[in-house]
Amino acid sequence: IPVVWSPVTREHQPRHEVWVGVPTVGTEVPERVDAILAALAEHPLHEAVPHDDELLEVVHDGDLLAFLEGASAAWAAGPYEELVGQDRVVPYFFPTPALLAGMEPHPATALHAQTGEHCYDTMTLVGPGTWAAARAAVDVALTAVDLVVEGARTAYALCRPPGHHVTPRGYGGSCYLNNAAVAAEALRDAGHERVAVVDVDAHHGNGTQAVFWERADVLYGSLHVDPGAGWFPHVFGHADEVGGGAGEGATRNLPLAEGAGDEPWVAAVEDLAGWVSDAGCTALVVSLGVDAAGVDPESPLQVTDAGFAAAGRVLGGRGLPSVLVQEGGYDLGSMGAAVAAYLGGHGE
Ligand code: SP5
Ligand code: ZN
Repeated sequence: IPVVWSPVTREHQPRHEVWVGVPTVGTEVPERVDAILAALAEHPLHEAVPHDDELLEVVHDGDLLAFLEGASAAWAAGPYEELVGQDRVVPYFFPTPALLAGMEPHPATALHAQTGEHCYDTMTLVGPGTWAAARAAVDVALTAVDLVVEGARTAYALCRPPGHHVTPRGYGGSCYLNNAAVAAEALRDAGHERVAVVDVDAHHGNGTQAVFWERADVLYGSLHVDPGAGWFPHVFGHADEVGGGAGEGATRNLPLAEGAGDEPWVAAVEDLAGWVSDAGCTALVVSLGVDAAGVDPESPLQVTDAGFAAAGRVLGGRGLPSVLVQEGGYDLGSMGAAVAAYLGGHGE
């Protein structure tokens, strides 16, 4: 299986995230790239090729892209480092519907207030290398799509930072640009009339769901720890979310109980794989987070490497051209093996 990566993806260094008001050590670190590369050494390595912004702009609003591209330089030009002693852009003010109360707000002028117009949590900081890395991750995903369009049955995109929490207008959840959504659009452009995104990350991919919510041509199916039990992204990922308008029925969510292990997890993957086949999808994007692993610090699911391999066999067994896009997975000592197990199951 071709493994696509870019050294530029290492340039995003979150340093810390703010969780319930407290700076905690960031878990979405550059060392994740090296942990995965080491575990996939037997697969052929391809460096990502630059792609233009066309599909980036199909998935994301121009306002979000402009903000992310310029935020770090604007922060550096402002008084922030002397005020707060750090070079990371952190949101603090969020113009939520509760504030707006139906009125049309003026645009915020202060950078630290603008941030909350685009970012919806306090854990997803922007630093000097964030834009370059996030943009490189999109090139990684698009290069993997190219390989599949040229005839590879499966290609793996070592995207980092991850992307599935990014909506058309907003970023969060350690994600800045939605790599999987861009890959799905590229497969559509290559002639696949119906594409499926199956998201096995431990968290619901609210961003990808938002991108395709009203679309019948891109299915989105996810299994994840139940947000109703208190898990990120909290307000989305419940079973009654099935898409809207023309996309009604083209979204599925299978929330799992805290502590769920291989048996219910692989059964949910089987359910989504059957759904994707029955719908006549001709290409597959897998949002391949491995944070459902038992040892992972960010989720209470208890999936083993045997479970990841079984999921790969189930989804790969459908025989569809497949682009595997890395999402979460934070235990540096085991995440590479989990990715390798999935790839071994999915097959070339
Ligand atoms: C792509 C992805 O997997 N994003 C995950 C975002 C969820 N982050 C939630 C963080 C909650 C606080 N984490 C503190 C660690 C406690 N063990
Ligand atoms: Zn996750």
